[in-house]
Amino acid sequence: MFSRNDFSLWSVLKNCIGKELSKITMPVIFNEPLSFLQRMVEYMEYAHLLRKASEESDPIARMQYVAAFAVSALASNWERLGKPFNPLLGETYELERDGYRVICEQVSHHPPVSAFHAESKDFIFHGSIHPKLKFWGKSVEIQPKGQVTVELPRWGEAYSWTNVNCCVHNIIVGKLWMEQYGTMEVVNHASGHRAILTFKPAGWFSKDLHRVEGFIIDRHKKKLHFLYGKWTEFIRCTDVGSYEERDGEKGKGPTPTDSPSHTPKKVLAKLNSLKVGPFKSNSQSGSNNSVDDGCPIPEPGDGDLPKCDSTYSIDIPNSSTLWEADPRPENTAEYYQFTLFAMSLNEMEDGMPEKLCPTDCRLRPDIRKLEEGDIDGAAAEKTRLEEKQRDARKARKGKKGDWSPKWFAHGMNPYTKEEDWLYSGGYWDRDFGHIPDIF
Ligand code: CLR
Repeated sequence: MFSRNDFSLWSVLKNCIGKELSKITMPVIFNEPLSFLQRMVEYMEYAHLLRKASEESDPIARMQYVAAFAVSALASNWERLGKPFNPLLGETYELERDGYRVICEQVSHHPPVSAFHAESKDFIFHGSIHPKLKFWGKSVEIQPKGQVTVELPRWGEAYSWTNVNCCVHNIIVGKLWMEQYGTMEVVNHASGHRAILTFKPAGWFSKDLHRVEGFIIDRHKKKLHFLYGKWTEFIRCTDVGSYEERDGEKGKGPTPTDSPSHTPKKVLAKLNSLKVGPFKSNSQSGSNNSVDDGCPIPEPGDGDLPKCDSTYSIDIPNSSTLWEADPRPENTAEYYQFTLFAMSLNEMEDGMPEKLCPTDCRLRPDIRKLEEGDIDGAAAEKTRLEEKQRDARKARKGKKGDWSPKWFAHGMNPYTKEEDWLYSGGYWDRDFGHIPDIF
């Protein structure tokens, strides 16, 4: 990875306040050597949780694992502040691993929509994501619009959810950092069980940084289990009784439900006298932030890196751990903060060159050049590919049968009844005879 110290993100973005970022070309220095299609495949890192879900005979236990999977799918985003390459229209990515296989395709360019379909003997996992990036000045807000669905054929069940928003802070000055916040509702369409999980904004002193918590409820809204943890580290589960007992001890010490608004006035006064930053009471800082910042973050010392993570323990009695993140490799900082899984995604394995679809990300020259450390070469290739894509679009204009994706079709998701892109099959027959040359 190259140091970005000499480059100012602000100088690139300052003319784009309020704009949708998908149309803005950014210098390659801000990229990571992966396409967004590969980034989506990172959802699969903890796919064993779906196998575990399918092995449970109790629907509530299945929900625990599916919810843990939904959170685990976001873990690789931690500290990943490079921009993945925008996939070209028709670009694909395939991966076969640990008993599953997945195929992705860029099905639309404006707006950018990426679709994926993973299958194994235990589960099907599919979805389409249309990331909306909005630049607010100090921060970039990302809405991963679209939905994802898990099917467990053994049980005739389908689960679906939408990913939470995320926000990248300190575009103008300071160190970039990211948070994910909002509510994720994992619905089991067969039984009516739901896992309602809140991803908390970092809050005062970043006390809630990365925290996630919520309940599994049944169709009558009865709370069955409490789930808690951090999307960067782990998810645990306990019974509602143990959670409530623990919650009753409030005052003896902070609990996961303590909100940042509890910072007493006296403490604020003390902090301000220490001159470590202008600390405002919650309501004030809220309105202050909403002026030019789309993200609902009360930040002490505006614009700084979150300084402390958890200052209190959140172990609750009778908990079991559903998921724990693997530690990052030792050299991760030199490799775009990649996980080991991410590091493997550009690998040309034995036999691949002969059998890969010609539109596969691994064959994309700009990504490959960046991976090899040739930044100028990468920039030149990126420009060439984007021009080629534009020319191809112009050439198609007027001709009938514009563009249609090869492996996915636009349709209605049968469970959510919303618009989606569904796999039309056939990729794994590997008949790539008349695939257009997009690179
Ligand atoms: C987050 C998880 C969602 C899907 C998703 C969509 C877009 C991704 C985002 C994830 C993570 C952050 C992301 C973003 C696109 C650009 C942004 C990679 C994977 C990076 C951090 C922005 C870098 C550019 C700024 C420095 C301007 O389910």
